[in-house]
Amino acid sequence: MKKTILTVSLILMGCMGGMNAQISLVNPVPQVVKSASQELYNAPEEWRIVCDDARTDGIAAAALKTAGRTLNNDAAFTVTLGVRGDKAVRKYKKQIPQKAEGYYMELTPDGAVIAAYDEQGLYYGVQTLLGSMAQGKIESCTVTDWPDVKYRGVVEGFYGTPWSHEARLSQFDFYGRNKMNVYIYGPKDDPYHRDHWRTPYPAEEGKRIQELAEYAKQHGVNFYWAIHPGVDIKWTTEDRDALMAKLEQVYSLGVRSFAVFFDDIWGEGKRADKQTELLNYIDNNFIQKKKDVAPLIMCPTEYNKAWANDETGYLRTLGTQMNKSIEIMWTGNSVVHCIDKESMDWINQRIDRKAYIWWNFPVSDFVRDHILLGPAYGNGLDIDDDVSGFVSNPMEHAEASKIALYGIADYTWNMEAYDYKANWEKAIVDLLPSNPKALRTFALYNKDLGPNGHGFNREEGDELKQLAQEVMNNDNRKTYLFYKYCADLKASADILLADRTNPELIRELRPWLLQARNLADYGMAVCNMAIMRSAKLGEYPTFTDFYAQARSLQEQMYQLENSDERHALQPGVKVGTKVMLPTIDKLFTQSVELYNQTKGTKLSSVAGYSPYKLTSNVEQLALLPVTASSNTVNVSPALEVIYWQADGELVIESENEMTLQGMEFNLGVKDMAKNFTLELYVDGEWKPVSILHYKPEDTAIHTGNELAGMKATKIRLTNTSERDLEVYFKKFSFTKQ
Ligand code: LOG
Repeated sequence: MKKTILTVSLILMGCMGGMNAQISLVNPVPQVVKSASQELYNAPEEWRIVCDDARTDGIAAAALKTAGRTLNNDAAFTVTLGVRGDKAVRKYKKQIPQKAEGYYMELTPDGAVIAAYDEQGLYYGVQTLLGSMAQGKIESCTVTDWPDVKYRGVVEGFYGTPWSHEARLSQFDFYGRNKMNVYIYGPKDDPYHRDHWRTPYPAEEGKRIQELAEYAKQHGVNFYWAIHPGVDIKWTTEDRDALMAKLEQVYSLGVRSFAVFFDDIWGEGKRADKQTELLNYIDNNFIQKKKDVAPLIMCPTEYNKAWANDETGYLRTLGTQMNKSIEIMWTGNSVVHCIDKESMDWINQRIDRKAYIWWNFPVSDFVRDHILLGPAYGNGLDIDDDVSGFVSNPMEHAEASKIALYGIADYTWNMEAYDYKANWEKAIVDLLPSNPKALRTFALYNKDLGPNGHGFNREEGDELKQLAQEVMNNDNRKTYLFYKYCADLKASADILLADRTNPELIRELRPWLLQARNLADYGMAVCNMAIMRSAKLGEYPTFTDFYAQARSLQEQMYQLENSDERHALQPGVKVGTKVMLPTIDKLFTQSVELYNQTKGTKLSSVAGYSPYKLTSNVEQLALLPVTASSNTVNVSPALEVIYWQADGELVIESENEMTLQGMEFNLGVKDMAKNFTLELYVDGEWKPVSILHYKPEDTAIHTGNELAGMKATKIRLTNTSERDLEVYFKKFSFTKQ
């Protein structure tokens, strides 16, 4: 009886898909998997390919030929490839899923058959075959598979250093393997994309675009090139022709897919009627005329619900007047937000088509002090029918972004079955097979974004939460357990720093690896303090030795945050900010206070604490973090357009009186100083301080000389123009004496 139950459950497991030993190596998780048995065979050393002539030069056959196995026409192992209608797979006609990019694969110890709906599906079947053999084994099974979302992939759409050419090539390999079919080229800081959109690519840069488009194609990836003209476009024939000429140039480089972005702009460029007119013109006179170009994609100015204005009807204008074949991008309820069914209904109604999701994760251009190595989760598992496409905006750290992108690939392919935790574990192994354990441990402390202007948070440190409380109870066993977590983090960071298998990844992670070592050392020193607090005096090392060590590490962490290791555009290198660091800080403070009480000493118990508080009734500024480094206090910049209403104010309050030295802020717009009033709170009264631009073309705003030496507890900047203003928030910092 027992045996029968076991057999039944094995069969069940086999049919569930994703449970099979070798197929479970494949990402994304295939839709339907049936295993013939649990037995494993060695994967073949050599194989022969059988297919119709029409397939020999396709991307599927090419992927097989370059998969590191010998092609030999006498090999016993046969791989049969074909799409609907091909002679080679005629027998399998019925098994082919009737879905674009779908395929059927049958695998036995003697060979594999891949019969697909189209060439792209065939390529994906090959990826499944190769993925399942990644550990040198095969199992007999059949796979029937197709994608849930039509367009899946990445929009390189962040601010900051664009990805390097090599990084992009490596991404296309990765997208091909993980069945993502879209890459949209739109790095904000490529001048030919945005600031100098009218200027044609010089030969050198043009060649790189050409190479990228070609390489993407070989990996089943549609390379979209995006243009961002809204910053200074005039709605004239001249500018329209300039834009068309640029598209023509990029077309001549081999690109066959295009996008036009209007995000983060203001003024004339954001008019819905004019954008619509232009896009319809491009669609009618370029996209449709060419015949071999993919449907146009556009990113609207009101690209999220928080910014959408139903009264002016921007989105409705696009929805009713823009050609229906044009895709409209959407980031959700706010700039950085997870997507659910309800929010899809909201937008789809307005634009009269299915929105194309631009998901702002794992992008970190607004939290450059963090690196985001956590899983991709939080989006509805039931929205596959409501979106036309789903692309993720990644970090400027291309390799490190692959952890989250591995999840996006899985989520968009097989949405209902998406298990983000299981996917994350696989992603880590895939990215660094030489040291997955170390990378996993390190990644555990680099998931959340910390406080940020978008109020977007991620889970981090859940596995530590319980212990984080217990460790405050002066139980040495718990303290020791916590110590071990720190030691584990330290070991992981050390191991990764010496890893040579993925140098690009380690280069990207380096600032955070160094900070993780400091954090772990700090944690261990503080655990030692907690343990030695009740030890007899005279033992070596003593409480005060560890106290001095902990202080030194606090200092070292701070030094690193402001060293050359930090991002050029934002100070800070933060690790473990959700649970690990706050726990260590708390334990530090508690241990010092208890020690002071019993010993009558006056050691400072303040740890990692910022005495500055920001308040603002300008909604987009209210959550921006304030960081202090020696004498400089800095509010993190925001990237998008800020709607600063009349009388809206920003206040920075310090716990202690400050003697000011200088101040600079930048609202990204010329001649803005006259619209604002800066005041310092001195002796219970607000005192105005003059502000000016040094040069008329300069957007930086400086303070008058009277500021130096003033003593104040608060600083206030108010829009006193009596008008609602649209500005950027590029810089806001002041120095103390
Ligand atoms: C930008 C994007 C940026 C992201 C996150 C869109 C459509 N545009 O606030 O370039 O990487 O948010 O900072 C954006 O998301 N603006």
